[in-house]
Amino acid sequence: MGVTSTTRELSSGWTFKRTDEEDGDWKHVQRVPTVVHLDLMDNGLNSLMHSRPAVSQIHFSTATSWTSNVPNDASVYLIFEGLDTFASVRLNKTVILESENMFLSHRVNITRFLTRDAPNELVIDFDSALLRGRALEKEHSEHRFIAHNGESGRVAVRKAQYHWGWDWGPVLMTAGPWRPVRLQICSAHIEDVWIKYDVHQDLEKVTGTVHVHVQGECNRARLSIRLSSGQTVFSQTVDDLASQASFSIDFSLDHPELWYPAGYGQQALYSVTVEVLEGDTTLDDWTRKTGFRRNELVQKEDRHGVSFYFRINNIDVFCGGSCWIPSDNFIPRISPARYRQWLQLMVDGNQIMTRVWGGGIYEEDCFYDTCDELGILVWQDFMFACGSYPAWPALLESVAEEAKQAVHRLRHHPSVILYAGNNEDYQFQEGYNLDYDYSNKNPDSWLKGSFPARYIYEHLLPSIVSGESHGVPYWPGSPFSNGKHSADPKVGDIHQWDVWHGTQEHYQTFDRIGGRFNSEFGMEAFPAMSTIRDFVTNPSELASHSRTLDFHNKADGHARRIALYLADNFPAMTGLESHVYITQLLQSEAITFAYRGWRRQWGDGRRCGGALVWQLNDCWPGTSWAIVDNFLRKKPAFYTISRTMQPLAIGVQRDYSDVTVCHARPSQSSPYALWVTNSLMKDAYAKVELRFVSVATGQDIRAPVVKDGCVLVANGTTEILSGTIANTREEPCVLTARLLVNDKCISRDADWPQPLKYLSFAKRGVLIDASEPGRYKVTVERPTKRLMFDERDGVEPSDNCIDVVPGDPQTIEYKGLETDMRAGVPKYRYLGSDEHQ
Ligand code: BMA
Repeated sequence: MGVTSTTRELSSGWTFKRTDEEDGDWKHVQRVPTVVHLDLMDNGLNSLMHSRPAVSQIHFSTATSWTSNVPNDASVYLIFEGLDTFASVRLNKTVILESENMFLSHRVNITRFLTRDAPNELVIDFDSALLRGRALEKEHSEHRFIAHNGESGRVAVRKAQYHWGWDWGPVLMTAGPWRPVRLQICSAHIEDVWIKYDVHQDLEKVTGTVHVHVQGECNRARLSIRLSSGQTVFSQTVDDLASQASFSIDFSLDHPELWYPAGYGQQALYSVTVEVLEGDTTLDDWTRKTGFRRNELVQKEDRHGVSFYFRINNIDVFCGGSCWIPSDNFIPRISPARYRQWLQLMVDGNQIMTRVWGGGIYEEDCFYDTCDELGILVWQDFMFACGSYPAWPALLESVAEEAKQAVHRLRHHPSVILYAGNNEDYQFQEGYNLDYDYSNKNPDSWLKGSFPARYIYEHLLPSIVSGESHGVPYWPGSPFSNGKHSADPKVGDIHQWDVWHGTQEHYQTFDRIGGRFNSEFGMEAFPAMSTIRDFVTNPSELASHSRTLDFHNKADGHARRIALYLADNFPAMTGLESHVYITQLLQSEAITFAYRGWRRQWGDGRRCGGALVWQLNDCWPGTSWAIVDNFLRKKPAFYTISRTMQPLAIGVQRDYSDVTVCHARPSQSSPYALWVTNSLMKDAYAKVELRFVSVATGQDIRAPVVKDGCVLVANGTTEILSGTIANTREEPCVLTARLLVNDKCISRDADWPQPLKYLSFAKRGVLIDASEPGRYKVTVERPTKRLMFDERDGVEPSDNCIDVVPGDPQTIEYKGLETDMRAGVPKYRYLGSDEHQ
């Protein structure tokens, strides 16, 4: 008679010790999943800032009588969802598992190793991944190990690559059971379920097959599909399954509720449940939420080269969003609630896509669940980054298993719409002149050359994605250009790092140097002052270039790069608070030029299919390219992106001329243009206003242009006005644009003479009216650049970091301000101001 499966998480009762410790005591582990650094901290041992855990062996142990009541005909399994990384697992002194890949999960049948009359002792020994990486490098001298960020031994090890340190994160070589350990007792269990489906072209029907793989005996199975309301829309029972390990059930749904990205429709999710039974006894069951959608990566020749954009449920979607890194060095301490907060930020900021970057991890289930729920599209890299990876046979096997498991785990998530082979590894092939002949299509020969990882990116991974997933395209790398140089702006995606890295272009030129899809670009900014105060414990270190602040910026040459862009654009400012503000302003300006220009190009024959800023988040508190710091405090760029990504967004820009005043005459005139981007599926109708406001006096230097009855084309860009500014005859003015629907202003933009440092910002005449609770009305006498109220935890402003001009006051509404109201107007600054209270 079959036994109903029971599963228990082995989260408590563990101890750990390090072999290099003098006392060698076993210490208490508060919870599994864990990594050794968390346990050290829990035990009051601050070993974070030195590297001993990185080079020592760590043992985790637990012993209980957890199996005393196992029925005779049942099997007992230990399931390890993830072991970081070189792990040897012993049960009652017998080695039951060896693992060398952090991204793998394992299921081990332990029935025959159990004792029933005494506690069962489970020990996991972790070896140093740092040292093993170095040893592997020596052992495999037939390969060339190349890596930027971290040491080269990392490319031999299947462990999150950022653990070796990155240009935004410290070296913290974790070890431990980083994902849950479970114990399952069952006579049959569901090994895997694949919901394979097609949404018909007319979106009126979904047909599919649910493939189930079972281990153990069962004779019946039941499939049910329910709407989130609980209503069952499909159910079927299959009898006579005797001794079949795999079976399939076809299903179809008429008039399905489809899953759409945020802003394009609902995020309809269905619950799919598979039960396997013996008679009427359920032996095991499996339930996941899934959504149905069509998904295409559109790559067609056009007048700009070859397109690169996504079409979801027949709708072309401009993918504005941001790249995602692991949001902690110690993944087990990121709660599902924290994941949700991060991802909610994206939706709140009108972002629609995130790219799970290849130097981190295949994220936690709750990450993808939340993306499904919120309608965030996921570009999923495989875990390879910034290196030339070796490819010996055992490593390839491990990678294949890792990729299969990742794809199996993610394939019911409608949010996952692209797999990419790696992050920037083709740049290593190019930069180090490694063997690559695009016309050679013989994968085995690639293994013999100096760029063997091509075999992984162009043979192994694509065959796994196409064979084991459905409706998710594969792209060999980010960036990649189908045999052309990976920075080719006409085909594929690019990482546009010629601002900040590379040739250090002016950020005002971002729109001219974009590609068909800009999957990385960015600018650094300091985190919030309150975050800095948290990690700077010595007050004398509270200075913009102090040792502590420098330590919390891991990017080589960061001081020079920030200084360069500041010197090019902003007046000098002293004092830490001013420095924090000005770097944040720098970041938000740079990112505005990128997003605004590239979103405009969407309407130009899909010239640009998306923009993903590097990076949304941080793994620790510091200065980086993140637009929100590790304590979830937003930097100004968050708001500027949000404004450019509104469904209807106005843009105005004069041509940027980057001649310096030292050697050339400034251009006599600057052409300008005003446009509106519309991501709605219908044309919209609006009024547009353009003013020319003197920076010095706040007067309009020309009569405003007002255009009523503008038709804003659906899912595109409408160019509305253009003209010329006479730079030598007219005084420096701000072009301020407003978009009005039914006389209500729904979007604003402002274009300032560049660089900003040549403007005088004296006497702006800023007035904050706080007479209405929770609302601050900002009025100015002269154009005011990027007025920023201090961010406060738990308080949500409707906007921040705004440009304000005379005659157009703006009101910022705060949610959650009740208690703070008593404190009066929050601190604010703007360009050229001293701080105001
Ligand atoms: C990109 C990323 C990361 C890096 C960032 C900033 O190339 O892929 O490797 O952190 O640049 O340098």
